[in-house]
Amino acid sequence: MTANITLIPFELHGDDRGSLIALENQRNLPFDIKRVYYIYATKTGISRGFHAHKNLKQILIAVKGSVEIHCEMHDQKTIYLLDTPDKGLLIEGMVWHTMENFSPDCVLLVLADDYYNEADYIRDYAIFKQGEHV
Ligand code: T46
Repeated sequence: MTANITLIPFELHGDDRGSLIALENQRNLPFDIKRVYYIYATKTGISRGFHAHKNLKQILIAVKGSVEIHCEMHDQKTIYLLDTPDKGLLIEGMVWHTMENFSPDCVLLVLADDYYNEADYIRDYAIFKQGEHV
């Protein structure tokens, strides 16, 4: 099964009015977006995620505030800090991930290459670890 993580910098179109970022299918995004969702008003001390996906590709962007994305694949654990809207974290497939230390104002935007499908989730860590070695 595929597992990959890439931090993608986005081109900033800034001028004296402020900033603008454009995201386009198959141009600066590596897939066609089928679904967009966002996570916000996360309560203090709450962590989310605790799953991997079998096939889904997603890009996580902190469009406001900050959040840590804790990722694990192939026994390697990495923490990515998303704290500006000019970068996105591409998570492909079998990456166990949690979102932690949300700032109170955080709006985490997620672009996904497929529709919501609970069957694509692995929510049991032991099953994730087994699946990594198949
Ligand atoms: C992920 C991380 C980054 C839907 O009905 N449709 C959707 O598109 C999504 C994403 C969720 N839901 C429902 C399923 C649950 O009843 O919303 C509820 C909360 O979902 P969940 O507990 O999976 O949320 P998180 O924050 O733990 O994980 C989410 C995504 O589900 C997941 O794919 O990678 O954000």
